[in-house]
Amino acid sequence: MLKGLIFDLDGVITDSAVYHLKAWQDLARGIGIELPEEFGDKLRGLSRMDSLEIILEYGHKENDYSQEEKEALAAKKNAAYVNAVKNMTRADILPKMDDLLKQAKGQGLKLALASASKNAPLILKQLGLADMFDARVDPATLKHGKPDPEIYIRAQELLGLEKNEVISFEDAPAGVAAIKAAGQFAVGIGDPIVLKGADYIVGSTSALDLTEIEKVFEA
Ligand code: B16
Ligand code: MG
Repeated sequence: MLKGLIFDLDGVITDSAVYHLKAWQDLARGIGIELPEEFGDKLRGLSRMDSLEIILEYGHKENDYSQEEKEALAAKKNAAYVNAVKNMTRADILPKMDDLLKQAKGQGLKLALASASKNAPLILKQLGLADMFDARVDPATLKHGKPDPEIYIRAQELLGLEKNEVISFEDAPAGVAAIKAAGQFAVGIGDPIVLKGADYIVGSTSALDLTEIEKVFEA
């Protein structure tokens, strides 16, 4: 029986990916790497340091920096990102998500956030959703990033639920893989080819219908 929903943040509740990409592009340009717009998809769901590593590899500069220098680069990107997301408002909640969260609450479902972003509390505050979630995984406490299932298992445990009592929502292939490795029901939001491991797929949040998803889950 369905008792809880678990949500990724970037690409599911809000499109913070555009802010991540812009901040990474500015940082990368400063060290001589031009990141194309399509690179944004590669960064989805990855931790901050994993994102930096793939950017440096893309620019063939993975051996050019010490760990300390890499941390300084990541901190610089983060400062620019934090500055940008401070302009976010409720208008940045993706279509249908506010209604879906309210419907779920009205049905008595427990809600958790499973975002790799250390900035999730700030973003939820900007979106006016800070009080919506019963639990939030602190990514700083995790050993492994997505596609490892750790973050989804932790979210489910924080809600005090079993794997067959939750539905989890993701936009990234690494995130869908994490949900399935956790043994949970996965809703993928995005390209059906890229997210083919999910149990239920919609092209965008506009197409989400919780009642329909629940029917497939219970079937
Ligand atoms: P931060 P999600 C992820 O969010 C983003 O998709 C990814 O691009 C970002 O690098 C990661 O959060 C870490 O974010 O630098 O703010 O800690 O999709 O897991 O909600
Ligand atoms: Mg995401």
